[in-house]
Amino acid sequence: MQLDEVTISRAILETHAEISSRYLDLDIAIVGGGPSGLVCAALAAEDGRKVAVIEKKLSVGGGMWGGGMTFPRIVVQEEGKRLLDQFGIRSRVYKPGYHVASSVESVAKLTAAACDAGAEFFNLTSVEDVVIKEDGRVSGLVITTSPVEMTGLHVDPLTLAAKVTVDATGHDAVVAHCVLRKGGDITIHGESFMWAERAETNIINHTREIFPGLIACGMAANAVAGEARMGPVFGGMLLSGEHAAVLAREISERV
Ligand code: 48H
Repeated sequence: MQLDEVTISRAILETHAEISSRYLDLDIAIVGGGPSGLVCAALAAEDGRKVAVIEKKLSVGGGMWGGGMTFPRIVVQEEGKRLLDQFGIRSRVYKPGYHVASSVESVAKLTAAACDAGAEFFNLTSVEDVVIKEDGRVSGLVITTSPVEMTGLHVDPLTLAAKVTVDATGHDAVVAHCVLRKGGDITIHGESFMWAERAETNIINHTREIFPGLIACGMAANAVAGEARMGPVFGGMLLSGEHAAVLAREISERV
C-alpha cells in the first residue's frame, strides 16, 4: 500500500474545509458538548435539522466522564430512564427510581447517536462572542480555536450563522454571559446551592429561550435562572437536552 504524507495532509485540509464551510450556516448551533448538548444534537439532527456542536475541549462529554467525584458512574432518576433506553445506555436499578449507568458508556453512546443522526462536531473550537444585528436576535457565533484562546494570541476569529443557538456550556453559561457582557437585555441570576430534587424538577422550565434566538439548556439553564445544582444525577441534563431540541425546532421554523 502506498502512503504519501502530503496526500494525508491534503485529505485532512480539503475535507475539513469542505465540511466546515458547509456547516457555517446552521439551523441549530449547540455550544458545548456535555450531556445536555449531546442529547439536543442527537435529537435535533435526527429530526432533519442542520446541527453542529461547538466544543472548546479536545473531547466532548463535558462533566459526564468523571461521574461522581471521579467514580465513573452516574445516577439517572425514573423520569430520565427512557432516554437511557432510547440511546442504548445500559443501567441497573440501585433502589427504585435510582438507575446507575457507566459515565463512559453514556458519553460514548450519546456521542455516537449525535454522529449517526448527522450532527457535525467542531472540537477545539471556542465561542467567544455572538452576532446580534438589527432584528435583535442571536443570529450567529464568533468562534476561535481553543489553542488561540489559551495562548491569548491576537488572532481575529471567524463567524458562523445559526437560526437558533443553544447555550449548553454548563455551569458557566458562557453564551448567555457573552450577550450580557455586550449589553443584551438578559438577567443571569447565577447558580444556587445543592438541592438535587428541586434542581432536577425545575430544569425543564428553565430550559427556554432566554434571549431571542438563544436557548439555555442543561446546567446553563439552571445557572441563568438562579436555580439549585444537583450533583451527579443526570436525568435533568438528558431531559433538558430533549426539551431544547423541541424548542430549537419550533424557533428555527419561525426564523
Ligand atoms: C465551546 C464550551 C465553551 C465555549 C464551555 O458542563 P457540561 O457537562 O454541561 P451540561 O449542562 O450538559 O452538563 C452539566 C453536567 O456535566 C454537570 O456539570 C452537572 C450535572 N453538575 C451538577 C453539579 O452539581 O455540579 O458541558 C459543557 C461543555 C464542556 O464540554 C465545555 O468544554 C464546553 O461546554 N464549553 N464550548 N465554547 N466558550 N465553554
